[in-house]
Amino acid sequence: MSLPESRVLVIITGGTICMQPSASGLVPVEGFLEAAMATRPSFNDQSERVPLSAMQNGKKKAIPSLRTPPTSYGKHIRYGALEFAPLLDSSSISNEGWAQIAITIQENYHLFDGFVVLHGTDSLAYSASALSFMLEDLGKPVVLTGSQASIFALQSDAVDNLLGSLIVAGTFVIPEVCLFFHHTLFRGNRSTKVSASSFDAFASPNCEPLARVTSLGVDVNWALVRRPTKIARFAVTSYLDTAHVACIRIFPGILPEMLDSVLRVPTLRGLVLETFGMGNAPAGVDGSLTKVIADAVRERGIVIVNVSQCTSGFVSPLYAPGFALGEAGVVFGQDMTSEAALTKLGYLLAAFPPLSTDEIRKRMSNSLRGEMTETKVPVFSHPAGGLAAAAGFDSDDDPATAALYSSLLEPSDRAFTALGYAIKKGDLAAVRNLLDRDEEAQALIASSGLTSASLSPSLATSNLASSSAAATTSTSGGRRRLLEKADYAGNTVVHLAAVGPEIGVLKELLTRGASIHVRNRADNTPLFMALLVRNIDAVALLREAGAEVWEGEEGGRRR
Ligand code: ASN
Repeated sequence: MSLPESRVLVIITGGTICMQPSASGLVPVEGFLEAAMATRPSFNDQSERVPLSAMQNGKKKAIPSLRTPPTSYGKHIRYGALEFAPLLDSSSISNEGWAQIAITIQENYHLFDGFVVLHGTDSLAYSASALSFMLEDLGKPVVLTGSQASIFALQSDAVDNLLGSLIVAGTFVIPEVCLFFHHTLFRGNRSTKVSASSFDAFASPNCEPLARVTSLGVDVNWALVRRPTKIARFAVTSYLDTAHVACIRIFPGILPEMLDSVLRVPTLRGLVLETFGMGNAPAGVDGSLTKVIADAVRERGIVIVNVSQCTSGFVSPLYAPGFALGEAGVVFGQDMTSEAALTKLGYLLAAFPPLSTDEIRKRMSNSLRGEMTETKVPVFSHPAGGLAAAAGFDSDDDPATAALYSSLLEPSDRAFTALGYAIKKGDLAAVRNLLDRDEEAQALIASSGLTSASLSPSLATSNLASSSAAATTSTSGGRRRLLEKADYAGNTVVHLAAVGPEIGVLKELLTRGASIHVRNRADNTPLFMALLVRNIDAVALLREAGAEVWEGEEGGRRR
């Protein structure tokens, strides 16, 4: 039986991963797909190399493809590559390179299920942060990766990083800009490079990883994954105003005139200030440093954002020096990384029509793409009916076991069947009720700190086994929400609603973050199914949300 294929585009920008020694040191070399991937059995199952359509610089072209052997999720990943010319060491990537990556993703968005960006590690966290702001209403995975040693070196992290990225991008609808490194998937705008030489080179100290690769498979932390909840097509902002922002690290004894000279660069519009601990800086003699800051904010409208030099924790006007910075008009960037703060400033400064300084300051202190933890006072309440009911667990089971299972595994099949039934009937109230209960359970599980790492081996195994039964949407580990579950045929709630009688139900699912891009076992998208039964309203709504029929999609299966 032939297994389904997902399609991934690999965008190669350069970096150590594709470098070889030269007379002037390590330099990136062209032809990565043939030299590094076609030659390795884990990237090439030796099947026919069907050409793929891809867009480059506004022109359509056929690119050679390769296919992985079947993954443990019952799929092959077919992929092709587009290379930057010239390939770059990432220390020279900024605005222009980010625009090139973003536009390449935009041009090819309807042709691939996911994207892998090969990139040097030096500025990888900056690029991941920048792209997270540039790609708006993203519905498909974008995974950035690289390596500490070249793929051509005998001992290297390149194969693991690249293969893991391909599998994530081709298997899971994690609609975020992510960074994959050393078996771990991070939210891109939370990540930072923490080692110049170790294979374990990245971390996201203020945000749990989105997924981890273990011997059991990919353990996705679904509760953390962000999804678009707006009916909108994917769009790209291709320009970030990094030419008018700067970043300064406060140090003991910093002179006010040093900071002042940066703040007086005539073109400067925004500054990221890396402060001590929870956001403190020296006031300077007689408050001279604070005055330099206050003048720049008040008189010249410069947006100054306070982030911590510490890798974990957040800034707050708790101590007097931090309080004084707040009084001087500095924005507190909570637990944002410098990489995220700098690129976010560049994104907001480039907005068109332009945003007022007050609006930029406001947006800098709120999360746009999950780049900061918003300070909310946690309110704890038990859901009506208890944990088991919230998780949609069968009430006739022993409550203690029910609570355990609902915490560690999935919403019950009974809850999913009930949801499917409500969708088919067009019963919006019942749909809302079931989803509310599932969300309450999810919140409860997230606040309990339980992760699939705390699964006992027997539970972990049963979870893996049950998920491999539903191969097209299977995951190991991580509690999926009802919105991410699929029936025996791989149909998600969006597939069911696309052919259902009530357009309000489809709208409800999409605004709660259900994906329009998941394919069922027959490789059909919800849009294809809506077209098949001529459900005109559903077709219009799915298109409005960015769904497209794939080129060559005949009988629902891609050619
Ligand atoms: N200098 C390299 C780069 O960032 C470092 C690497 O990729 N490991 O392009």
